[in-house]
Amino acid sequence: MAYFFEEPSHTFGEYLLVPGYSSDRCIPVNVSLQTPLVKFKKGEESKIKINIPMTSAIMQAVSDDTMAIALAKEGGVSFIFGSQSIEQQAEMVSRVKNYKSGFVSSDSNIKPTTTLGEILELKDETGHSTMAVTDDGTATGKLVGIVTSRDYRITRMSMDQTAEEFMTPFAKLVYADADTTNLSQANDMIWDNKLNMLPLVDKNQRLRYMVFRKDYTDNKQNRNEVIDNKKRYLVGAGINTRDYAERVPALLNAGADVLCIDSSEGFSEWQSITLKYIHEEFGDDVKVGAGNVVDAEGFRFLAEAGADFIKVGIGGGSICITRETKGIGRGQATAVIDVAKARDEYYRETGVYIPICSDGGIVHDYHMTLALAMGADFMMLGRYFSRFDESPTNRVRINGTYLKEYWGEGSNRARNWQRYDMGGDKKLSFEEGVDSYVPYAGSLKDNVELSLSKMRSTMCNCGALTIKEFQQKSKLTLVSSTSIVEGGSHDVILKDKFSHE
Ligand code: RVP
Repeated sequence: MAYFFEEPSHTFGEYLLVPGYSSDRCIPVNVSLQTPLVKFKKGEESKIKINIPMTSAIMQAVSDDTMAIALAKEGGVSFIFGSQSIEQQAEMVSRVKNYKSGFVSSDSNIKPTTTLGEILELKDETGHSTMAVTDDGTATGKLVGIVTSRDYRITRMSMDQTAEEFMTPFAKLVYADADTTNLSQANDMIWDNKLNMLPLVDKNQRLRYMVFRKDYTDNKQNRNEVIDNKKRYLVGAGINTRDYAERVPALLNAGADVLCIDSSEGFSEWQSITLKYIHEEFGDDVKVGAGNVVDAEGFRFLAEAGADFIKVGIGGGSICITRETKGIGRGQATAVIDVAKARDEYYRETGVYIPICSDGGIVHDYHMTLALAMGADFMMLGRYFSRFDESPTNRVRINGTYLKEYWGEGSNRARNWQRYDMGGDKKLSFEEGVDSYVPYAGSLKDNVELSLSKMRSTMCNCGALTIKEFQQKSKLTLVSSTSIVEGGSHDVILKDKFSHE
């Protein structure tokens, strides 16, 4: 007969934390959110630590090099998506490793023949009003001019006018040499010439970087950034259980700091074969996470197979329909609690601590705090990061509201790379993810700071100054469906429901 778990499985929204005693030292500035990313032995330290317990999901709609740089600046790590060619993925990794703080690649590029109408559409998509005009319309083409919103008047000009008619031409631009200018020189030029942006070009006038005035304060304030011993940002990359023999060396050559096998179901021989191959071929210094699993048995399997961290969660992702289509999964909170117990037991038995990552299903900021309290060492988030300026997807405006696109790796849109396909007849394949929109939310930095300030504040209410202490001290309670209603505002009429006359 089948095995039945005795308890129903629950998700984050069904739990609350009960405050504990907090001393006068328990104030948010004293809270450290540092956490281990990869396994370590008792008495030793994890070789890779992150300064905030957040990683961004291994997804086309979430983790490219721009996201990775923005998140590393704040103290977390991105895993660059693997559902692309090996060359493209390695290129993204190397862009993060070669990134010079403050020097950005142009993401809004137009040709001299681009019309004003097209420029306004692009501005809506990216949210950026400064555009480089290059001969071929690429980020590294020959720079022929710049268009900013000060160059056109929508009310007075025809939408058919082209960039070359109204751009500031190269001859009138202040620019600098990409090979010899450092950030502080660039910032001085911006200041002396009252510029908003300084383009840096090579000796053939090809655009290499832009330095923005608005980034100046950003560049000064990255207390939490995670860097390697050469002061380069840390970056992770997703891999699969099929082409690892070619993909892994390419990613390592590009400078990836940590890898993660990306699969919706990790309790499989394919994962142990992959882990064994990588550790035998490249040594134990190459760190590889594995997953996903949702119970103690799955954890134990991947731990013994050599995983450096283990991801937890099946079917809880916001764009995930695995539970509906295949009937597999487990409430995310119960899965985390169960796997955290298995991790602690494994640690007591072997003296090896394997961090676990709660992956998917974070809806409210406090869900992250709950995941930590339940034993997660860090979280992986998709929807959360997809809403920000730094995610790789288009920003669109529908009925006056700005939205960003967000699609699952198991959706048809992403599945050319067939992460969820087990082989066989293509016609019989089915989707495990959806293509959707999420509300646009602005910059990663602002949002992450706000989410983390809530996390620090809750930890203080529970008398904890570190994640470890929080896990030991937390008291959690399941709540009834009636008390969940009580948790939101209730029995009042919200003012924003009335429009002002
Ligand atoms: P969320 O943060 O709730 O958006 O969930 C993101 C997670 O969902 C990913 O890290 C991954 O584990 C899972 N995912 C990604 N694509 C799909 C799918 O298409 N079913 N699921």
